[in-house]
Amino acid sequence: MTYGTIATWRMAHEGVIKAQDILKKQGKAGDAVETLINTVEAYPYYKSVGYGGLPNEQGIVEMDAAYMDGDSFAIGAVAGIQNVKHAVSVARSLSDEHFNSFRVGTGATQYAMQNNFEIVNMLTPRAKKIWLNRLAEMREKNLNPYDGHDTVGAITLDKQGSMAAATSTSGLFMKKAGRIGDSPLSGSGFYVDSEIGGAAATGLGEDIMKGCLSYEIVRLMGEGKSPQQACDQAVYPFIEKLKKRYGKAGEFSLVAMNHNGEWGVATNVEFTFSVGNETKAPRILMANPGPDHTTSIAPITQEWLDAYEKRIKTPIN
Ligand code: SD4
Repeated sequence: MTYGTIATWRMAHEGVIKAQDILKKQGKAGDAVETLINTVEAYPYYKSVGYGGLPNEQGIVEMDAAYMDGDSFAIGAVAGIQNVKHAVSVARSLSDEHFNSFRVGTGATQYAMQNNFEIVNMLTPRAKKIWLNRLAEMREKNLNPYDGHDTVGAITLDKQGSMAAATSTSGLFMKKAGRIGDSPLSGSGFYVDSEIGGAAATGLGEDIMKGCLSYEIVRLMGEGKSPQQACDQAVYPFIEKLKKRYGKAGEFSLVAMNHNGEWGVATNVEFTFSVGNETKAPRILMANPGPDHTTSIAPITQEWLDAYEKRIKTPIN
């Protein structure tokens, strides 16, 4: 049996390397995906996931996360959880419950506290400065507050043929209190069936939910489409439909992997992701929408990586 991992954005890469390491040594898909997401959650320079994530409009970091087991379809999810270092681990723990497996707000936070998950103040001084600057900027320039979207979403496949999916995000920067995106919602932010494959999303949750895009990709793979065909066929026609019938479509990007370790992506913006399987070591690639409902994919340049590193660590005044 083969193995593989795919995850959204450049930020997932170090986690993808760890996940692949676990899978190579016969580890489980669930452990690999949790380790991957935990790695991103713990890194303070990623502004949209976990520790260092940007807060909502009121200055409170509210996080959404989910975990799905592709063998049993068990799902656990949290939304609007606060002060918890690893929201995805709370979600995974909830996936063991038949009832009460999706918890929001104080109920989610209390569950985490009662079950000894690490509790920390998630608002770093850096994220607070970015929030304060943004508040001032919005007042001065009358800007659209919703900016910056980078959920980590990942799919893993282990040598036993099991698959798992998980997501974690602090959601849209400057979201209203209590706003929940697609990331903890089954079928929208993620979906996985070990006999077929899995998919995960990043982007404007309000629009991703309108198409249940992760489920749609898995459904198309189940009909025999390759992951790339499934991504292209689920995402691009839906964007057109949304523009026509809703009048607009936000930015979104999806990744998918099937149970053979083959993968695909689709996006309507410049989108980086990390992927590895048995035959190819993890690497960062860049996707862009191509002509006629296709996706063009190219290796990332060192120049892009250097600029990214510089950007995420730029001092904030
Ligand atoms: C949300 N999908 O809360 C998340 C935000 C995000 O990439 O992906 N960003 O709507």
